[in-house]
Parts: sequence; C-alpha cells; structure tokens
Amino acid sequence: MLPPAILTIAPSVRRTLVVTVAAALGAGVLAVTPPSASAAADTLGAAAAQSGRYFGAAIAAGRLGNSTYVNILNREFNQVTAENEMKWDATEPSRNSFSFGNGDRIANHAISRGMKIRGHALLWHQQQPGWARGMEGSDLRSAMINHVTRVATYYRGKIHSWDVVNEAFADGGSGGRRDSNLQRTGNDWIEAAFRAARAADPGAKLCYNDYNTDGINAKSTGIYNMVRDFKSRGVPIDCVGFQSHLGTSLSSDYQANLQRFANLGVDVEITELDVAQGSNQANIFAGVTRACLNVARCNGITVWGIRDSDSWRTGENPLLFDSSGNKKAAYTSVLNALNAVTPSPTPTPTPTPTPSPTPTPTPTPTPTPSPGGPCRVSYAVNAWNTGLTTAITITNTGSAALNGWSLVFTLPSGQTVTGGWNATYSPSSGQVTATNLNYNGSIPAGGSVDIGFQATHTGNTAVPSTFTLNGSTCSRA
Ligand code: 9MR
Repeated sequence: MLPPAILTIAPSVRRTLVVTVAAALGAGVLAVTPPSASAAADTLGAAAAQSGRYFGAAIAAGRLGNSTYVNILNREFNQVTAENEMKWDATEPSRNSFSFGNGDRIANHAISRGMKIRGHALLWHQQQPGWARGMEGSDLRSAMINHVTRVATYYRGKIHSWDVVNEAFADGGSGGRRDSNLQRTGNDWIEAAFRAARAADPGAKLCYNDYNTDGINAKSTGIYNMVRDFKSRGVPIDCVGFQSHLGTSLSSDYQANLQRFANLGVDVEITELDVAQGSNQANIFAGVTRACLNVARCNGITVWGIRDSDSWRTGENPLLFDSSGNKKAAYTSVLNALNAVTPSPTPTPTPTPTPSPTPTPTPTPTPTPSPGGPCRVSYAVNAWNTGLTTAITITNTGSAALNGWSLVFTLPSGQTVTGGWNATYSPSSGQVTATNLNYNGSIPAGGSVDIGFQATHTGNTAVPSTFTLNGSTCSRA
C-alpha cells in the first residue's frame, strides 16, 4: 500500500564544506572549499561512495543470467538486497531444513564484486513457509528464534545490515503492532529476534524495516517509540530501514523523520525505494537522495529493482532504468544529487579546520576531521559488560586505487580480538594489523570497505587513536 500524497518539497541541498590538507600550498595549511562539478562520479555507487555511503538495488537470482541486467548491476551499484531469496519461505522450506542456493547466488555475486549485502528479511508475517504459518505459541517462538539463529549464523560475516524484523507495525492511526502469528507469541518477539540475531552475527548491523514511514506519522512514531525503548534497555538494534515505496509526492518532513531516528543513536537506511511514474518522479528520487545525504547517519539507499520491468509495481515504471535498461530522468536526478556533495580537492588556504555543517544536530559527537593522508577511517564500538564489536569503514581518499591493504592500529589495553570479518586480524591484542581478504583487496579511489571484529574487554572500551593504512596515517570520520 502506498502512502497518501501530502506535499511535494524541494529540499535544499546541503553544500558540504570539505576540510582537506592543502599540502600543495604549504605544510599544515588546511582548506575549506565548496564542491565542484569537476569531481562528479559517473555511476550511482561511485557517487554515493564519495560521502561514504552505498547505493544499491534489490536483485533476483533468476535474473543474474540476463546480461543487460547484470551489466547495469555491476556498473552502477555497490550494494545488493535479495528481493526474495533470503526470506523465511526461501531459506527454510521445511522445518529445520535449510536451503541457501538462491541466496548464495546473490551473496556470491555481491562478494566477488565487493558489493555490500543487506540481508532481507529474517522475520516477516508474509512469505512464511507453510509449516510456520500454521504454528502458534511457544512452538512458533522457538521455530522463529531457530530460524533467526540459523540463517544469521550461515551468513555471518557477509551481511552489512540484516532486516531482522520486517513490517511489524500496523497501518493507520494506532501506532501499534500489526496482528500476526508472530505478534501473538508475545509482545517481546521483536527484541527476542534482535538478541538472537546479535548472538549469531555480531558484526551485522541489525535493522527494523517498514513502509508508510515516510514522514512523522502515527506508524513511524510507534516504531520510534519502540527503538527508543530498545536503546534505553540495551536491546541490540543498530538501524531502521525506511522502505520508501513512494507515490506522487514526498512528505515535507521525510528528512526530519530520518533525523529523529538518527538522534536516537541508530543508523537509518533507505531500503526499498521506488516512486510512482509521473512528472514528479525525478524530483522525488532526488529529494529522497538529498534527505539521506543531509542525515549523517543515513548509510545508503537501495532501490527496489533495477529496470521498470523488474519491479513488483507492475505497470508503474517506478525505477531508475526503463525496461530496455536505459537511464531515465530519475537516474540523472539521483546521480546529480549524489554528486552535489562531492568533495573537491581544490585547496584554498585557511588557518583552521572547520567541521562540515549539518542542518540538524545529531546526538553522537562528530569527530573533528584531522589532517590525514590518502585514507579515512570510521570506527564505531558497540560494547556490553565484557564484550564489544566494532564497525570499521576504510575509505580510500587518495587519487589512485589501492590493490592490497593493511590497516594498523593499537588496541587499548584489555581488548582482545576473538573473531572478525572482511579482514584477518593479527595479533589479537596490542598493535593489530587488519589485512584484506582476496575479495576486498582493491579499493578504488573514493571507494571504501567495511570490516569489523568482536573482542573481549576488561572495562576499557576506548577506540584506538591512530590508524595507518599501507604506511600512511588516516584521517578520522
Ligand atoms: O518485491 C517482492 C515481490 O517479488 C514479492 O512477491 C513480494 C511478496 O510479498 O515481496 C516483495 O518485496 C516486498 C519486501 O520484501 C518487503 N516490503 C515490501 C516489498 C514489496 O511488496
């Protein structure tokens, strides 16, 4: 179901100011410059990567043999979501008997090309296998937790974000939960699912995902209250997915809604974007893109299909490529919006670094960019009593691709790595070197890789102070 038309907006573009080292003009002099059109990237993924974000698409295993489809996928996108192949009916067709063939086709395609994977979806009232649909009570609760555990464990280390629970809130004005067999197992079913997912794959971001949440309304407020409650009680939730199946207008508080969730301390992701065809389609796509770019914790955007002919919205032509694979006006508007915040390397001397202005405050302190070399590192820690997980993004801010990389940092005392993903980590304490695996060794200029590890700690959950990539000191994001 699509949301009612409300208002069409023309969100202002944030002209991000970029702090960069003006090495060419003099040692230690910093520059603040506006973006420049000359730095424009020419694909969606590369354009989004300039601000550390991904741009992805939902894909179907059954279309991976279509060369037009795959050419667009490989050229434009750096993140994928399995449109149907990782859902409960696909992955556990009979109880406790798992089937990952089609999910793996998608995961392998993504991994071999360095694309991130959004896992969709561990629990949903739809697309349950027949055996689960007829279950209830404690039997269903234990089957559901087993499903979350087994699927998240199977894909452990490969998933950027899991939609742990999909569409559990009711439409309309109640702001409450939707009735379903899952809901009838007890109101705590969602947090039970998130805890099981965290235990199974501590490195994946865990998201709640829903639709008709494209502004501040009763449904999005119900979800907001749940996330706030989860954060206050330590239930492991990292992100909220906004599906964004949109009609012919964009709510004027679309961005404000993303920001209020981000202010709770979770990431936000645009997970299933498609927009009804019509004269406003390109503007709405661009408006959503700008809204994400304006929210520091908006990680990326996923469109729900590649060509109009691939869409579940038959006849509505809601995507960025027409049925022949040609770029539409909506494509150009999204690319331009992504490029409008492209950092420019042109240095202008100024005495002091100024952090990028953001239109609305976020609760997490933004580290001041430090003069850095050809790399930037963001490093987030999620800690509990004696354990922690990290989420590290390494961005190649140099002008040449990296082929093979090692990131060196010193763990605070008491922290010991117990496992990790997307890199090898050695030794497990003290000065650690994280080295690429064979599928993510090359980072194009402007590109980034996500890595992370689990560790034990003895009370000190601090972040390493310095990161060195292939011998060069990195700036911090
Ligand atoms: O695009 C998916 C379509 O192929 C399936 O038939 C449908 C089954 O319900 O699910 C579609 O994807 C949905 C997604 O998983 C959750 N949000 C709504 C999407 C569109 O219905």
